[in-house]
Amino acid sequence: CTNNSDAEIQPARKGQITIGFSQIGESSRWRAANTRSIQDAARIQNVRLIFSVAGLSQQKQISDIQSFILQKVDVIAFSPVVEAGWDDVLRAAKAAKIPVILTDRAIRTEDPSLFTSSLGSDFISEGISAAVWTKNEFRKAPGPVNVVELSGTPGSAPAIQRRAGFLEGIDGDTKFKIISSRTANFSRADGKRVMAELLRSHDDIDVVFAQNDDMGLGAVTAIEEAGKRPGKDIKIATIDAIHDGLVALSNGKINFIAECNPLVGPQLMELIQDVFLGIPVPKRVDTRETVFFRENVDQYINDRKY
Ligand code: GYE
Repeated sequence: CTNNSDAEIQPARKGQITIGFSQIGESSRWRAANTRSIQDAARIQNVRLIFSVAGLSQQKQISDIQSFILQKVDVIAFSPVVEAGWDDVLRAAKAAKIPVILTDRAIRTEDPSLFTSSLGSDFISEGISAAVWTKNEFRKAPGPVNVVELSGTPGSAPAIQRRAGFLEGIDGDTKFKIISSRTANFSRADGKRVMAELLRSHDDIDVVFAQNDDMGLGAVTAIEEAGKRPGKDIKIATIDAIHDGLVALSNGKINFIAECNPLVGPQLMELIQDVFLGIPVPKRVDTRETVFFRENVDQYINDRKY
């Protein structure tokens, strides 16, 4: 793979596809696994990859995409940090006849012709799964059941859609009250800090819905430091299913995890090769995923490499 910041960029070999990929930045363990999967798959498929990392900045992602257009890459792929605000740069890609594939996160646009395909997880159903678990766990409780939400990057597709899915899954059941919803930016350190604040202002939290494992793991530490038992006094449902999350689930500190699969590299390379060859591709490709409980988690832990 070629890093965009390298002074010298490897020229493409004859017939080799060049793709420019703009990654969000390293917000979580999930993201690191996602980066590795894409880089490994490119190497295996002999795709020349110009890979840039945007430090969570949309401005930087836009300028990286502009630079891919100037370099005349064959295909542009990127994981958009937030949903809105991509139309101008994507119009420039379209004018240069460079197909664009969205991976992992999606965009909001009035013009769906601005991207060829979108590959990623169904964030709505991840949120629904967390809510369905919560409802089931508290089915015998008289209520109210007080939920706090730790949400991801404001304006990002997973933050917006996981919340929407959670509300859909709760389905108007007024027993469940989201007493606070705060962003912790998909980060473990922020999850701990925000949860500590929430614990200081609320002594009646029953459930944490953390939109990723890292924030949930931060919440575990904050709850322990506040002298309570995570997973028992306060239940925790999260999303992602990284190794550390599965371990906490197995130890009973997290209670439920909806999987979000970061290993999209192979599917992305297949899509890119089809697009390059002019083979029609679906507008939307979902990644395969499952859900984990304490009862089924142990058989998966050793195989989880991220
Ligand atoms: O859940 C989180 C990451 O976009 C689905 O981004 C992804 C999310 C993932 O940093 O851990």
